[in-house]
Formats: sequence, structure tokens, C-alpha cells
Amino acid sequence: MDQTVQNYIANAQKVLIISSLPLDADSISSGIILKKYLLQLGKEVTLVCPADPDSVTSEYFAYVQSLPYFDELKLQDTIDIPLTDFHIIFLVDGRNLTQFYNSYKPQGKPINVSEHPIVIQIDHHAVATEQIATYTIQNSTVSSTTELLLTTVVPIEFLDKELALLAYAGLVEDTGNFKWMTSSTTLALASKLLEKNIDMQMIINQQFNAKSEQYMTLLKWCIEHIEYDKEHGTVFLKYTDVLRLENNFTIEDGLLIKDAFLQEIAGSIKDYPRGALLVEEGLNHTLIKMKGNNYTNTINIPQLLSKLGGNGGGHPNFATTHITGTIDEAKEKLTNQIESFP
Ligand SMILES: [Mn+2]
Repeated sequence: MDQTVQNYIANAQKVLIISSLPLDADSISSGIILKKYLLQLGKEVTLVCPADPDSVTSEYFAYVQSLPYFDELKLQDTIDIPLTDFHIIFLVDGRNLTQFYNSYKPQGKPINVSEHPIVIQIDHHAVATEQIATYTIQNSTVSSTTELLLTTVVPIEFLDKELALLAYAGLVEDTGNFKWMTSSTTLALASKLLEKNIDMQMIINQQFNAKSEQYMTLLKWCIEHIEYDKEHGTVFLKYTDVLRLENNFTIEDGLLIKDAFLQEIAGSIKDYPRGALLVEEGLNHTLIKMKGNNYTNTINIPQLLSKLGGNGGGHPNFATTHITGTIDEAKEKLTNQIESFP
């Protein structure tokens, strides 16, 4: 357990916890578990996540809403929160400041955490290049922030059955059901959670086996539109405004296409260790979401994307960046950079 954080907690009464963007089971689980733990210690705790429900598919949002204690988390932007009202601010499951305010909206404004004397960051992403906290618990080798929290701040014994289920959801999400970033410590933790007789099949079903017909339709569309680049060991999917209009794709369809490509295609095809989704964002901007195979991909994805102007954030086999340039320029830059790796 981390004694420094325990001391900070002992001397504080009002605590703010911010769960990171993107909205996912790990950021929700780590925020809620920390909140419940601090409430039990008699603290006054506010927990927010600056996400919009429309940043994820409606199916995924219905799933996270069904997780235990979800109503303990307020979905609201952080800009209007008077930070000085709190003795401690916790930032969980995020590396950059953009993960702690609604940076998805062009009018989103960063919070000024640098004015606060005690900001504690708990995170398992790549080591941050910008300092946003006064004290950091960081470990990129653990599966999830849930695991990090339960080995440094919150004792596992504290978890009731509902919190154990929530923690399990966090582990399953960030490891793809123990397919990657899974160590003996992760499985030992999972084992302790299962001892609480949680309904783990509910989590598995919601995460992996409850796809909609529309998802399957769009997966078919993805498969028909991927470009196989054998020379660079990469499959690409371009999502342009023209294709979006031609097919009458809605925002929800766009999210489903992103999920289908990243979950079923990128990193899942023999001889193609990587997959990149390229999304046209206005005239001269492109969003890149890239995933690698944990066994065959030898290129560190955040490092690769940082050469195109990314911030180096993410996990070794998963990262996102926004770059200047058209979708075709983005693809060319990406293939050039892939060539520069040994
Ligand atoms: Mn995480």
C-alpha cells in the first residue's frame, strides 16, 4: 500500500475524483471503488467523468450504466467545478490533461489543476510527458488502473460483492478478457474477485457476446472496405465524409464501425500485425486509431504515432492521435514511419 496517499487521505475531508476519458469500465471502476472506499473512511467525495454518453455506442453506454453503483458517478464536464473547495483531487486512469475535461468538444476547456496543492494521479498508461499531478502512482506494466488502485490504495478486502463485480469489469475491459497485459498478479486479483461469487458471465456476455445486428452489418462493411498492405504488415480502413454520406451513416454507426474494426479486425489477421483506422475530420485533419497484435507486432504504437504528431500516450499496442493532413497524407506518413522501424 502507498503510505504517502494514505497520509494525504488521513488529512483530508473533501475529495474530488475525476475518472478519465474515454468512458470505459476501468475508468468507471477505479473511480467508483476509490469513492466508496473514501466514503467508508468518512470523507465527503464527489466523483465525475467529463464524458458525453454519445462518445460511446448506445449499447456500450447501456452496459456501463448497468454496472454496480454507476449512479455514484456524475457525467459532467469539469470546467465549472471549484477545485479549491476540495482538499485532494484524484485523477484516475488517465495520462494527459485532455483526459480530464471534455476535450472531445471543440469548446471544451481544460481545468487548472496546476493551481491545486494536492493532485494525485493513479494511472497505468505510458509514462506522462506533461506533469499534471503533485503526486503520481504510475505503472505501465499493470493491466488496469483498477489493479493499480487495489494494490496501492484500496485493500481488496474492502470490496463487497458489487464492487468486486465492478473491479472484474475493469480488468476484463482493459485486458480483453485476459488476452493481454495480464500478469500473475492480475490473475491472482481476478481469483480473489471470483471468490466473492460475482456473476462474471454477465460481464463477459455484455462485453463480448451481445452484438447488435447493426454491428454485424457494419462489420461486414468494414471487411469489404479494408485495404491490405502486406508490405507494411498493416490493414487500413479509411472512413471519409464521402463514404459516410454515401452510406447515410449516423454518428452511432461511426462508433460501431470504430469498435468493429478495432475489436474484430486490427491485429487479428495473420501476416498483418497492425490495423489502423483513419477518420477524416474536416478538411485537413485526420484521426488515427491503431491497434497491434500483442504477439506479432514489434512496433510500439504510441511511439509510432508520436512521430506523426501524437503525444505518445496509450498502451504499447493501442493508441490514438489527431494529425494535420488529409486522410491520404496520413496514410502515407504512417507507412513511411512504419518503414523507419527495424
Ligand atoms: Mn485503463
